[in-house]
Amino acid sequence: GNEIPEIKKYVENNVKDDQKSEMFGVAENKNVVFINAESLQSFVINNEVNGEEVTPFLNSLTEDKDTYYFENFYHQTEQGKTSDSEFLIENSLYPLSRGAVFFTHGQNEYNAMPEILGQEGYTSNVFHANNKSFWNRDQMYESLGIDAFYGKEAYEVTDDNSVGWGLKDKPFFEQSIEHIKTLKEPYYSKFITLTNHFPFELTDQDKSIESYDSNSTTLNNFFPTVRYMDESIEQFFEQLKAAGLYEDSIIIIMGDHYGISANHNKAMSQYLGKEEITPFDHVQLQRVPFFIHIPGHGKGEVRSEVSGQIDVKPTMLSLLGIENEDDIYFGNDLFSNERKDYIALRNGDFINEDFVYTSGICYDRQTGEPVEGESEVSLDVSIDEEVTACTPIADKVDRELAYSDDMIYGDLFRFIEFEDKEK
Ligand code: GP9
Ligand code: MN
Repeated sequence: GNEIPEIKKYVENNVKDDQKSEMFGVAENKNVVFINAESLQSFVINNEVNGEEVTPFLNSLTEDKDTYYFENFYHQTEQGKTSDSEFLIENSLYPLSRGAVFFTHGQNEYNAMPEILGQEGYTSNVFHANNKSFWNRDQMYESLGIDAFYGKEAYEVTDDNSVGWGLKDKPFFEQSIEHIKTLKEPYYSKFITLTNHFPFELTDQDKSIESYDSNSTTLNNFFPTVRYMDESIEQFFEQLKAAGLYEDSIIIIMGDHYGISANHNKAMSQYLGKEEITPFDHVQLQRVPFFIHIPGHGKGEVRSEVSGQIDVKPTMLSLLGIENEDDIYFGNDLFSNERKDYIALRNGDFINEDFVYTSGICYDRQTGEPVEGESEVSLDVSIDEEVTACTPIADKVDRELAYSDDMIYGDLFRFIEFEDKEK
């Protein structure tokens, strides 16, 4: 545990906000309904396919007065996909660069959001109609302090109500309502959808829009399943209202990671009307939607700051009015004015207000053009390194990722005493 003082100091000086944001406590004691929207990427929001809106409901939320929509929010996942996104939001730590931390470090000690909420009287629940052991969730959820996991057995799954990976999202939400009604309040409940998963299968009767037409069946079929998920979320809002569960909740919707990989760049460039997908464009395609819906709030807006999954835990805790001072984490409350000014991707790339750094090239974020740098022979490396405006931030990103890795590899939360935390 020798590294802890140095990491703590870094987090105090470089990450944490000194002041609470003006949103601190606006959702105090509310239930949290968190929707993990499988493979949803931001490029479909307020966009069309074959002349039709892809996500009419989510589009309407971008204009809704009770909703904040973050349009420059990035996923930060790696090989652990959905599980990495879960790891990010529960801990505000980075996932690992290889493998899935849910598998490799499922028995570590953490100071995860469900545990922190537990001390404030919340229960935490996950709803996901898949096998409980997928991504080692059954074990990791225990380490994260999740109280109940409603897996496949909690649902009535038939041939009729299934497609692709299993239970379709509409019956999934419909059946979930019955479970939520039984929960003790306040609760933090996460719903992990499944239908919009590669290879994006859907029966004709569930298709409200036509597929796209390109050389990629994957991209073509993505649009109808995204629309199906959009409709299922709209229905879920209605069902929450009908069950009297809406007013006392805040609803968060987040895309977990990309659905369309770089293998489909040719089709993607056709869809986006671009000559090619450059490394700069590829990074911009890693944006996933992030919505915070607060019934009755009235001050919602579209927010453009650069943000990411690392920010979810500090943001949620702030909204719920929960202080979290001794914790080690790497994100910020999205409503704070003193946020760190970059979002690190797991591979060391980053985005800030001015630059996008990827494949060793520093791009101007406005123009997408490389920024000129100076070549410099560094003392400890024999090759020429280009020094650009991105270099100091890239160094900081590497350091931060390494600190996060240290916390995981060393299982360092074991050595930290948290107030009120039972060991
Ligand atoms: C599996 C589901 C999908 O339970 O969460 O996982 P993914 O392949 O997207 O990581
Ligand atoms: Mn996923």
